[in-house]
Amino acid sequence: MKLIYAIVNRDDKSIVSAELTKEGFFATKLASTGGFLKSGNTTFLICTEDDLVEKAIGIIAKFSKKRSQISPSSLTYGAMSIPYTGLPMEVTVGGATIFVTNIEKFEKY
Ligand code: 2BA
Repeated sequence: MKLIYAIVNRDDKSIVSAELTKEGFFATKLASTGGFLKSGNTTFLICTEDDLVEKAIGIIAKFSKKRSQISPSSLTYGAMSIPYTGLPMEVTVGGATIFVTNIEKFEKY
C-alpha cells in the first residue's frame, strides 16, 4: 500500500475531493500553509493500493490548476514583520505537489 500526500490550491480542494470520492478513493483533507507564500493550501492524505496510485495522481493532476501568484514583500518572524529585501515576484503555483510513500501497516478498527 502507498500513502499519497497531495498539496493542492485551496480553490481546487472541493473538486479534487469530489472526484477522488466519486472514483472510490478514501481521502483526508488537512488545512495547510505554504512556507513561501504563507497562504492556505490543502493537503490530501490518500492511502491506497499500489496499482491505484497512478489513477489517484491522474485525478489530482486533472483537477488542480496552475496559477500565478505574487510572493510576499515582507517576511514575518514571530510578531515582527521584517521588510523583504527583494521586490515581490510572480511565482507559478501548482497544479499539485505530490509525494508517495510506502505504508508498512494499514489497519482500521
Ligand atoms: P509555497 O511554499 O507557498 O510555495 C508556493 C510557490 O512558490 C511554489 O509553488 C513555487 O513556485 C514558489 N516557491 C516556493 N519556495 C520557493 C523558494 N524557496 N524560492 C523560489 N520560489 C519558491 P509549488 O512548487 O507549486 O508549491 C506549492 C506548495 O506545495 C508550496 O507552497 C508548499 O506548500 C508545497 N511544496 C512544494 N514543494 C514542496 C516540498 N519540496 N516540500 C514540502 N512542501 C512543498
